[in-house]
Amino acid sequence: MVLSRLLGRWSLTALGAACACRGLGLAQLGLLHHTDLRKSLTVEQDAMKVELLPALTDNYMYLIIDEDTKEAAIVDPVQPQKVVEMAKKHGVKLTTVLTTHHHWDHAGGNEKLVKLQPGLKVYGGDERIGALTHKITHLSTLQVGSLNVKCLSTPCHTSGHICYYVSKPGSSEPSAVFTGDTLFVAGCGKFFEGTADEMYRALIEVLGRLPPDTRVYCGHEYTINNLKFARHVEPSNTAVQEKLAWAKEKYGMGEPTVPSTIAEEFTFNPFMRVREKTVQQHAGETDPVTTMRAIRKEKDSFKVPRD
Ligand SMILES: N[C@@H](CCC(=O)N[C@@H](CS)C(=O)NCC(=O)O)C(=O)O
Ligand SMILES: [Zn+2]
Ligand SMILES: [Zn+2]
Repeated sequence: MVLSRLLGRWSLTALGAACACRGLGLAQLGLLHHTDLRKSLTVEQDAMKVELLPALTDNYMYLIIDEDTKEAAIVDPVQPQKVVEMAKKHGVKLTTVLTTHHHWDHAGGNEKLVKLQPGLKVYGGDERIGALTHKITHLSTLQVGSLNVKCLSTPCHTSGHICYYVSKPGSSEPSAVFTGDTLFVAGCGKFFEGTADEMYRALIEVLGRLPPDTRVYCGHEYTINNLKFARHVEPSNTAVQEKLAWAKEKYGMGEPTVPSTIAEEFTFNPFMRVREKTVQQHAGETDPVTTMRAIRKEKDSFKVPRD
């Protein structure tokens, strides 16, 4: 009982009928893309439920449900119709939009969602975010029912990027952090509007100081490609090898590789491991920030191997 409470209850749902066709090899024939087969996943805890909603090619939207009040928030609702349907299916009242950053594949559905559901509060850290009603900054807090949301400013991928840390006061269950394009499973976002120093602060000093069991819900399903780069950086890291084998299995079944945890990320994510000698030696550097700069630059032009 204790174990199941700690781990939460996870259930998978096939999205649409596409999954039933997998055995027919339609994907191989080019009639279906692998992305049509992506399954959603519900991570259930006593206080908080997180519904992973695959969107576009490899994005995730997340419906966060406060079990006590049945109030809900949505992270990066790029496909608003799917969000409205899922909120209805769960019988919850959607009140809040949490936007990680202004890029189209994250904020591009805000305006339409607000039209579908007037009165929504739209949070974000950047004036470029569509339909923004509440501009927030580092350590701003808000509530979704009885859940606490703490905003963490993590500029670098974009200057206004915010990660959202969600917890239930008094609960022994793990909290969750929604990391957009700052932290991915085994990777990080490109440095479009920031520096290696800022990404070091974001990954190590902000996200890295969250409780180790915090679940990481990121903006994209990039895990396999990220782990292939991680393997290139640290060929002898067994955590990388094991996570890659696991991720390939999940992906093959159309299942998400999200969430991970902060503790796990420190074992296989090269950008979280820039203080390790192995990663620094690969980069030919002796300092964590210059190592961060060097491996991000290398990944920008990394040719992902097939296996
Ligand atoms: N490399 C990406 C290409 C798309 C891309 O540039 N994505 C942005 C976020 S929308 C990013 O920051 N990617 C991180 C990376 O490529 O390491 C992929 O694996 O498909
Ligand atoms: Zn982005
Ligand atoms: Zn993105």
